[in-house]
Amino acid sequence: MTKITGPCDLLITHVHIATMDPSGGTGSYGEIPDGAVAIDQGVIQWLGALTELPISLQPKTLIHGQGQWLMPGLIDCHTHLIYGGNRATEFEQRLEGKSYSDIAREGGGIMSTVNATRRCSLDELIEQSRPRLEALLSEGVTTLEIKSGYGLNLETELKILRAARELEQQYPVRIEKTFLGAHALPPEFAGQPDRYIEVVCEDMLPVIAEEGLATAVDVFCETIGFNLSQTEKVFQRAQSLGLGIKLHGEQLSDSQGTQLATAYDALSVDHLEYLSEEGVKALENSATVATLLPGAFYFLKESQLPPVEKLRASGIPMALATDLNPGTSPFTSLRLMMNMACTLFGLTPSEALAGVTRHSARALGLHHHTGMIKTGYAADLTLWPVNSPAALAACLTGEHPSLTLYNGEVR
Ligand code: DI6
Ligand code: FE
Repeated sequence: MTKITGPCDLLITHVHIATMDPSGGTGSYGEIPDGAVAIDQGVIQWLGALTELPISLQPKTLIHGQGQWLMPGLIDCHTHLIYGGNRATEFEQRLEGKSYSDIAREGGGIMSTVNATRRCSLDELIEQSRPRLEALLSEGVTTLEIKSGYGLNLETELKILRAARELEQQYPVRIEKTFLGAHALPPEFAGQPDRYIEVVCEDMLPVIAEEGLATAVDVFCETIGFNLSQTEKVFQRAQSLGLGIKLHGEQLSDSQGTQLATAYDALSVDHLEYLSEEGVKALENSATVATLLPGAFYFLKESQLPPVEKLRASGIPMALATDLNPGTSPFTSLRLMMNMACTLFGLTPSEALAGVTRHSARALGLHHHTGMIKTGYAADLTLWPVNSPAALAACLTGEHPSLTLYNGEVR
């Protein structure tokens, strides 16, 4: 046990801890019953059983946890949170039998949100996005990713990423920004996808990297998105600028994007309903995370399931995220995604919790810093008035964290 003496900023006692650390605690949640956590300067300084608490600890603030469950702050590693308007009309069209791809080909879908987003000022975009961010935060989200991709021109892509930066300055939350310029082909480039990809690589990416507005890029590699060679061009340019790589892959068909993304050491490949055996093997031989997005599966009434059993058998980390967007996953609840991942995809509640903590941290390259309750990690913590950690996936009955800490600060 580490020797700790002297003062610490905060001590939380009388909590059951779900560390989510495979090397800490017991069972699939890395449990420490009747535990305590000491925090200093935003970092977890000590954790363990209450009975082993170093007597020399002198906390400035003490919180009695009343036997509640302490868990890592939740991490939503895939959102398109910033956009204008909504797509309720399209929802009606789909219920009348039109497919998502048909609507996209007719200029609706992603393009309808692009048009609404282009029309918003920076302030309007922030105001429309604020309630979505606040909904995520109310559930204990301490880190999230926000993608651009509803601009498809430099001006609007910058506006979206600046809105994300502005929100990060206004709220106690970590926001990772991803540039998704290659989300759809804008009408200005109809029939010239290669020319648009050139613009993404040469006119947009360098400016975004220069302004530090994104830490990663993403591409929608799909029949209605971009093909493998176009996707690879974006990956190459991103890598040359030192950005991380992510992919929307195998959502509507097997485009073999996963094999390409893993060859570029992608942080994550997301969706994966149509992932092939070869795709699973590529993931197995990589450090890339498989991110599952049950909200989009559900909302599109998809019937092809991602190959969860194969991913599990191959030991591939499975993250879970909202994919929060107006067209295919208009949901602001990671807990709903946990529930859907269990009911629709067959994850266990502990896999679902790992999917929104440890594995989602890895999908953002933050796994040495957050996503577990572990000494030296950021004190991003949530305290839940529940009797078991499975309740986060099982009981969507109005529970909210009674306490959320972000970098050790009570939120
Ligand atoms: N796949 C998705 O599910 C989102 N983007 C993507 O590439 C949906 C985007 C939208 O329909 O607005
Ligand atoms: Fe998405």
